[in-house]
Amino acid sequence: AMQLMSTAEAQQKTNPEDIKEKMQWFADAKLGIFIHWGIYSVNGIDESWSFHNKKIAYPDYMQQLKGFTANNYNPQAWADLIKESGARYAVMTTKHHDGVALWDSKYSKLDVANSTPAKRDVLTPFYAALRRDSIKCGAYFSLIDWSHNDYPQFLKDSNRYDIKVHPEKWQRFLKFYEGQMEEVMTKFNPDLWWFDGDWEHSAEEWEAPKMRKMLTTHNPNTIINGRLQGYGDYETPEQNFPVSRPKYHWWELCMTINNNWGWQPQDTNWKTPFEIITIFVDAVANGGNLLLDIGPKADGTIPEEEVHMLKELGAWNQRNGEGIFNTIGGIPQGHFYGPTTMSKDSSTLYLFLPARTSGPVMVKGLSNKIESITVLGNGSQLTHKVVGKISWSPVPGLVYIDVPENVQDKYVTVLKVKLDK
Ligand code: FHN
Repeated sequence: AMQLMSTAEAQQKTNPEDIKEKMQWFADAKLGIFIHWGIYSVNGIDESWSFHNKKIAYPDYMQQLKGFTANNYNPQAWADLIKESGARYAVMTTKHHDGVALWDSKYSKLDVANSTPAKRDVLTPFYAALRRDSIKCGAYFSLIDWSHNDYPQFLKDSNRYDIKVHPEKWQRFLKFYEGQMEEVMTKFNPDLWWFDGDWEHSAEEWEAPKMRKMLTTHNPNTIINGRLQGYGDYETPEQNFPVSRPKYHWWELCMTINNNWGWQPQDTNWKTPFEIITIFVDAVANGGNLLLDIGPKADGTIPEEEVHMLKELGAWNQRNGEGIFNTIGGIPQGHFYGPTTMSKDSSTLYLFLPARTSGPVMVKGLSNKIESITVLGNGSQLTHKVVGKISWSPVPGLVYIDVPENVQDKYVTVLKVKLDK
């Protein structure tokens, strides 16, 4: 029998009307680059989960600190590559569930500045480079800290405890976690906070409203993802494309290029540029963004497959970005068998062809007259005909657009349909 899966429901606790203005850049951004960089890239194993799932002993996992050199780390080259991809924001792991901070933290020695041969805060130069390239700065911050002595799910040994029995321990952890969050806030003033790991505790236990208040008081324009037990501004479905539009007003699909967030050399299951671009346009057509992940190696080298992907994406955006950036989600699916977007004034419709076509493509139920149809990237003018239009009836008829094979994009072709007012 057919088995269909749709998306989990999430409820936004913030009022879209109150945050509309600060969300504008995010709504227009469409593409962000996610970066999972940490000591897990030394052995090329699962970020944090490898010791959590007992695939490696905790002390052995932490041995990786010794191999985190950042020898070839070139933050400006990272930022420039991100810029080249067409992305408007980047989200960097400031601290994953393993508790290893990528900045120089006064609250813990477990950071790359004090405990690795890199011997420096690697975030400051990266955020500076992003800002030079006018890319918005996002900070991934794990609420969970599986290395901290006062964290209840502490995994170095079986030191688990019940918060209700030992509230003083939880209070100590909260002080630490809020302190580190404040450090990231004052050092980098993120344009966007990307929390993760909220599932281990309730909004009350995380003091989610208080944290939100602290961050938005410091920077009223900062954007917070929904993984703060709902006290955020937008939703972040992960890996699987949501079948229907998520419930939050704003959303972003986060996705890996192979199957892993961090660098793992055995994972060669790379998605193709065609696959990534079709996912990207599908997200944008449904009013969302794509946050595409890369996992640099421990020395700071970005794997060549990821470099290639970002460059191909960038070249495609150069040709077709007009149909992506500063647009809004398109018309309901039933009108056209591919994704669509619209200019904000709805005078132009962009049709995306998710596959090469040898025949004309059809649009249903379009009452406007068409002024012109051009192919983005090469400017070819296309002809169309309307069939089934009866002069005395308001029913619009079917529009057939001729798309010769030689004008089609190597990945996804975008047709710009100008409508008369
Ligand atoms: O547990 C993490 C995982 O390691 C990775 O960081 C992803 C990225 O969205 N988030 C968590 C799972 O939701």
